[in-house]
Amino acid sequence: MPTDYYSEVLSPPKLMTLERHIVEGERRHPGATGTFTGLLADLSLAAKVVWKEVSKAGLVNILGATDDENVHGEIRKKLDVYANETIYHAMDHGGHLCVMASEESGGLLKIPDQYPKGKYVMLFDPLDGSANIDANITIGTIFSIFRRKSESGDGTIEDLLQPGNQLAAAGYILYGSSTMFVYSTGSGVHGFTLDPSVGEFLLSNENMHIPEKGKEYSVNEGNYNKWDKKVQRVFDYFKEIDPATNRPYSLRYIGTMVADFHRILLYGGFFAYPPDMKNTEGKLRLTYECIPLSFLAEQAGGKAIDGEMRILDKQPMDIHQRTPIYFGSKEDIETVERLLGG
Ligand code: AHM
Ligand code: MG
Repeated sequence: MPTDYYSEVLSPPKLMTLERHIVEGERRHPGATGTFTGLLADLSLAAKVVWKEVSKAGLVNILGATDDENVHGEIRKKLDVYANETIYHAMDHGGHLCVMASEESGGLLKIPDQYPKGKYVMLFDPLDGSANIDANITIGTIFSIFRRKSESGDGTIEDLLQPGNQLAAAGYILYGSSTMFVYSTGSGVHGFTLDPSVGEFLLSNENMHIPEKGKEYSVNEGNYNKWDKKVQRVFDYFKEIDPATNRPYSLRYIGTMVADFHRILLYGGFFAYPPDMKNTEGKLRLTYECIPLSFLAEQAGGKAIDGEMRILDKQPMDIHQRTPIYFGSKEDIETVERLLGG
């Protein structure tokens, strides 16, 4: 046995946990109080609890629909309800937040009276892509965090209705072939993979960058006949031969926006949920889905627009507001902009 056997075979891996990464990021901000570290630590605990349930969804009687409907009139899945309540209860007593809002809940989610109110607000989609749960396809949790605007006490609707250019942080947890926590506080996008054996999210993708141009687009093209001519022209264009690759763009659509986002973050290309004749604001929610993912897209060097303007400059007027969206590789989104504008 060589003398350096232990150093060669058992050399310890370089470990950077999510918590440590957040602490180190916060240390770079003079005057930081550690609130943010505590907030994201609570969220990562919630993510692990949700992951535990998602990963055994086929084993227990948790699959299938509940019989009530959420505020958007969609039948809720049991796991949606579970994720919604788990995240709320993991975040309601830390003293970091003064109010929350969830895609699955009607109005403002108050912090219970007995707990201290903090200086941040959080909006979240507890389980994006929930129609995919029964098919064992990747789903995810999306979150946005803003600094409160009101001075003290319970947070208000104005605290929640802030444009994306005011975000303090955003991210998502992806429950896929592995579980990932991806976040940004405005200094790049960083990805952590859950090691279930030690129960920690470990840094796996630092400073993720969306390739400048992709080879794939992601859209529910079954809606083609409902789109107006300009939108149709975008997708007709990407079906032409691309001189860069000598082939047309490929279509990749998971039907879980956050999973489509993650693929685009790694491989490039773009995602779209355009308006159609009936749904003139598209389908996806500005506050819970589009603002956080647009922030991450920009932080990773990509772009995100609604067809006319930057998503992050849109002022939300309603907590459950919808918006058309196009995000992804910078060059691809600029092509989309040109085709929609012309
Ligand atoms: P959800 O948050 O209720 O799961 O709905 C949002 C999902 C997105 O993740 C996905 O991109 C879209 O709805 C799919 O919609 P469609 O089936 O119309 O293509
Ligand atoms: Mg969603």
